[in-house]
Amino acid sequence: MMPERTMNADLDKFPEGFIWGAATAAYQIEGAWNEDGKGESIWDHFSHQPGMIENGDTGDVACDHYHLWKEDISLMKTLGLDAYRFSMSWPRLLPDGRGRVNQKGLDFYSQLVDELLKAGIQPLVTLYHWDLPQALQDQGGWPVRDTALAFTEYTDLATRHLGDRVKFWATFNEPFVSAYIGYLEGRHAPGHKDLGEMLATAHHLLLAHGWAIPIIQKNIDSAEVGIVLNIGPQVPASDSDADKAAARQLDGIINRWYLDPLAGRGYPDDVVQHYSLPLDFIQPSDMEAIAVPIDFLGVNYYTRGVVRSTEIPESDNAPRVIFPNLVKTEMGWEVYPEGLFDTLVDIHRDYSFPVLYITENGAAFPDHIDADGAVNDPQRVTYLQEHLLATARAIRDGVPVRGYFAWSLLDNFEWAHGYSKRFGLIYVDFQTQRRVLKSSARWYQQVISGNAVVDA
Ligand code: IFM
Repeated sequence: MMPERTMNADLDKFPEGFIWGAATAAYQIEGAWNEDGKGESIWDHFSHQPGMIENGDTGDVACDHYHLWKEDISLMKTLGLDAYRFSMSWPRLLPDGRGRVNQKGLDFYSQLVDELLKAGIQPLVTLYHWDLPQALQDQGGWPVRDTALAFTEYTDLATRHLGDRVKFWATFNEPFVSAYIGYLEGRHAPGHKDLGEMLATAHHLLLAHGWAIPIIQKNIDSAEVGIVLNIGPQVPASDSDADKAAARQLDGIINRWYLDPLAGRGYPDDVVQHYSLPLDFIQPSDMEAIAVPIDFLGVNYYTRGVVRSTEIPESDNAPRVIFPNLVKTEMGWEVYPEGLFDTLVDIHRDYSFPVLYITENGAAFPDHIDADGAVNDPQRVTYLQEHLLATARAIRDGVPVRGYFAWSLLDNFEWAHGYSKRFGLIYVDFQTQRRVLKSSARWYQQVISGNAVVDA
């Protein structure tokens, strides 16, 4: 935990032009899973199988944003957002993954962008936030190289249609999560558990990113392009060599496996050795393509990892470090704002991407509507406050963080947890689709208008 402190006007001020935003993703909010010609995605498919999602929830309706997008944009306007990060649903545009275009899908995003711009809100589009067209999964999905090619066709279509109005483009959201949880742990779509598939997936996601960047730049003169990674420090649970090695390994698996190739260093040797599988899916010039220069790196930060070796029995290991006053969110994730500061400083020192955006940061807590109709979420306010103070400190130390996107604008479908975890600044009653601004939203509104972290 960061030490308690009061707000100080100078220290908590953000640079002029700092971008204040909020983020969502298509499958988590849109609903309308099979409306107006949309094709099935791997998340439609996965969530429709019994037992995959808590309470049997699905994204079929979600926040019904496909129909309520106007109301949602007016809420964004109320908050005073400078920018809104959302993802496009690939199968809404290309129901079969490639080829046949669904004009109604294009129209949906086109009108969304127009309305955002009318409200003075910059769109930042993520092209892929996990909802691969099922038709491509049926042909092998991400472990198959051709899927990366299909992604470039989708990128071309999306950027040709929206490039006159959308300047900020992120190719992928959290490729680690797509690859590791979807293809190795099996807790996310498509629910596979295969190390070889996971490695090929990770490579093809990065390759698709590398191939897509020049296409976006060709279609849009002034495009700002990047990719979004989930990054967090992985620290040893004790001073034992075994724990230190385990932490280093997890840092390699989660962070360096993506950062190193994007920065032109190839896959980290220590992790290649750890996997000890042939990486025979890598073809000549792939690594060069992946290392294409980008304008920004998006950083999604929620927590750190405290890592203990499983190689030696606990009794033989060094005494475990005790983390006092450990506060957790409803996800069971430690609240550790200092980790955001460390992450920003470390990435800047080790990789020097031109600009960093915090593309996601936020917390799930068990919110409810009080008798007076209000939703009070002081824990979320504290979480956001502390993380913003950490961000301000990193900026003062020279890290080029240019914007912050709270996760999430709305309570939404939290993947395998369904609707049981609420991350929103705005409460959603999933029975009625009524939206209620939480106290954190009101607080964020003041932060944005003052361009500074303020007291609750
Ligand atoms: O909801 C997710 C989001 O889709 C990706 N980043 C983490 C969030 C919270 O788990």
